[in-house]
Amino acid sequence: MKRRNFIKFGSVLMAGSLYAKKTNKNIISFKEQFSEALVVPPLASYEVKNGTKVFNLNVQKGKTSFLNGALTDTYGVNGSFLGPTIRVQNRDKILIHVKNSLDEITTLHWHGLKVKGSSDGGPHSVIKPNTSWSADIDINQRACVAWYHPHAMHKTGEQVFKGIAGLFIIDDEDSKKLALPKEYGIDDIPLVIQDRRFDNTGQFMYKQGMHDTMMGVTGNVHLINGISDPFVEVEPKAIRFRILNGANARIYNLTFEDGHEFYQVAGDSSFLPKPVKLKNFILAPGERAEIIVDFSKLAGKTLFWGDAINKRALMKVIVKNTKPSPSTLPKTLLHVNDYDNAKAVNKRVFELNMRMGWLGINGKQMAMDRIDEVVKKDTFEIWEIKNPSPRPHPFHVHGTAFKIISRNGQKPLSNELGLKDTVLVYGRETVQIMVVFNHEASKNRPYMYHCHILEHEDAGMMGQFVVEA
Ligand SMILES: [Cu+2]
Repeated sequence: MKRRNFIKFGSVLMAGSLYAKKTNKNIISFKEQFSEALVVPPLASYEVKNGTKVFNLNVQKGKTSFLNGALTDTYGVNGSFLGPTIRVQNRDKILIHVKNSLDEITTLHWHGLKVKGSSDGGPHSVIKPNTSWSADIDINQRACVAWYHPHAMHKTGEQVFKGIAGLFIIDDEDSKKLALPKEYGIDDIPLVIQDRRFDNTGQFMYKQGMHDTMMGVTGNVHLINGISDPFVEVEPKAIRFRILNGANARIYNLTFEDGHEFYQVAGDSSFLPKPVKLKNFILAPGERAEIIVDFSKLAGKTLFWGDAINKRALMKVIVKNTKPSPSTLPKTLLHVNDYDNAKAVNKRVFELNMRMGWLGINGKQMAMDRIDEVVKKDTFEIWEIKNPSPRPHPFHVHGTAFKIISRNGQKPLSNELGLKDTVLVYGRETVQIMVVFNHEASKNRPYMYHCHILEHEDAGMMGQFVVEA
C-alpha cells in the first residue's frame, strides 16, 4: 500500500516497504493509514512519602502491534512500548525507582533535567538485569517538556529503537499563569514522533552495518506515540501540541499539508520570549517544541500534519463540527534575562568529527575512563560547536539549559530564543551557546555532551565532563 504523500509538494516519493518487497507471501502489511486513533501516554502515578513524590518505573519487554499480521518484540516502561508521562512541579522533590526487567543492562537518563551527575542516568549509572536504580531529583528549572531514555554505552540507539522513552513535563508559576491550553490529552496533546523499519517477519530491523552508523538508522514507518499514522480528533479551538522528536536519527520539518499557520511557544527547556508564527519548523532528534494551532475557524474540516523533508503525512487531524471557541494568544511569554554574554568566564571549542567509519569530538572517541572537560559549577561559559562535516548533528549537553548565542556569527532563529538543551548544528556551521551548570557531577558519574543521532553517539561522538564546586 502506498503511503499518503503531501500532494502539495508535488513529486510523489515511493515510501514503499522494504519487507513487502522481500517477502513472497506478503502476510505482513501496513495498517491502513489514519485508521487508528492517537493514544496519549498516561500520566505516571506516584505516592507522596515525607514530602517526596515517588515514582516507580519498570523497564520491560513486550510485544506491540504496528503492522497487520505480526506482533513486534519491543521494550517499554510500565508497558510494552514507550512509557508514561512523568509530570511534576518546579521545586518538587522527587524520587524515581527504575527497575530493569530486561535481559541486558540499561540506564535511564532524564534528558533536559538539571540534575546532579549521580541522578543523571548516564552511561556510568548501569542498571543490571533484575536490579533497580533510584534517582533523587530536586526539580529547579523552568517549565518545559523533557524526556527520558536509556543511555547505556553502545546500547542507547538500539534500546531507544525498541521503545524505551517517555515524556517528562515540568510545570511552574509561569506555565500555570499563561493563558495557553493545558488540559492534558484534550487540548494539550503530547506527540512523540519516531520512525521505524521492519524486517520481513515484522520485527524491528536495527543497525545493519557501517552505512547505518554513518547515516543513522531511519525507517519508513512513522509512529506518533507508538501508533503508525494516527488520526486525532480535536475541538474547533486552540490546541497545544507538545512535540518530541524521539527518532534515532531522522530530522523532521514539521508542517501542515495546506500550509496552515501555527505558533511555536516553547522550545526544549523554556517558553520563547513571545509566540512565533510559523508554517513549518525543523525538529532534530532530542529536540522538543510546543506549538499552538488555532482550529476555531476549521470546524468540520480535516488537516494533515506531516514532514516536508520526506513529503509525507504523519497524522490526520479531524476538527469536530461543534461550536468554535476562538481565543487569543498571550503577546509575551517568558524573557530569560539571566544569560548575559558578559558573564561568560571561559570558552571551550567542540569540533564534531566525522570521516569514513569514524565519529568523534575534538579528535577523540568517547572513552568511559577519560574525562574530557572540567567545568566550574554556577559559572557561565561559551561553548563553540564546530561542524566541519557536511552532515547536520544535533548537539546535546547534560545537566544544563543553555542559550543559543549565534549561528555562524548570526543571530539564532526566532523560534530558538528560549532555553535549549539540544541544538542542531548544520554542516559547515559553527554554533555558540552559553551554558551554566548548577549541580555537581563527579568523575564516577560525569555528564555527557554528544550528538543526538543515537548511532553517532554510540559510535563515539560523545565526551564526558565533570562539574566541580
Ligand atoms: Cu551526529
